[in-house]
Amino acid sequence: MSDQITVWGIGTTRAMRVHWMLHEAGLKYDCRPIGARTGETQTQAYLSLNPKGKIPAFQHGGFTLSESVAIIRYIGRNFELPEGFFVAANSFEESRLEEWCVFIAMELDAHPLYTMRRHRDLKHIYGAAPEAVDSAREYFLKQLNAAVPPVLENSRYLMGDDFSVADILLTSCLDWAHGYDIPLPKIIMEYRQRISLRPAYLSAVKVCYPNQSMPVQDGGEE
Ligand SMILES: N[C@@H](CCC(=O)N[C@@H](CS)C(=O)NCC(=O)O)C(=O)O
Repeated sequence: MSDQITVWGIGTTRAMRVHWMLHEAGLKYDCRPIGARTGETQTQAYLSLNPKGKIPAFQHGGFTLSESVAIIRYIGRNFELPEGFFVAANSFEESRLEEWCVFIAMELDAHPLYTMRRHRDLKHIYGAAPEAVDSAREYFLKQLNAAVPPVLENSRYLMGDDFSVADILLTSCLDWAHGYDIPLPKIIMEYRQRISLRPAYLSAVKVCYPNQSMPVQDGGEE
């Protein structure tokens, strides 16, 4: 079986996570720069790869995976990671990492940020819902502020001294929130600032957002 890695998708927060993780792991891969809502996710060829018609999608040899969280966790489990990249030493650490990933994917990304995206930016498709958007913004800050600052007061990253896939996920949501002008507390701004200087982050931005200097948000009209 070939070991070729291919990533489908650029220009979105979810795709950025995958590019970033591959850059952290120093892996060479083939990038297929298709965009969301350009029609490129709806071709028969792409739907046979990801029937959900969404980016990102990932291939490693004959194995295909969608869902940004699952993809970056797969990379974390199956490839050698650089010094300082968190690897769970036991089931407690593995479960704590899982807890962060599920929290960020569900409580920060899928619920509040995606509600804002769908019912404000993409209201021409999904319908306007200004009250839901306001409440999503409030909910994002409530959840973020309850969970993250207490941890960052005592450690550099979510899992302690080592950088992890959970930090990739959180930073991607913070970039998204920043693009929405959601005011982030100082401790979280400093964390985001520190992480955004990582060489892998900077090189991944160039691949994922070839026409922008910063991953502001999921790119205009998707
Ligand atoms: N839960 C998925 C979400 C993927 C997703 O919603 N992708 C959007 C862009 S961020 C997309 O491809 N939209 C295209 C469409 O709906 O046609 C993940 O994290 O990978």
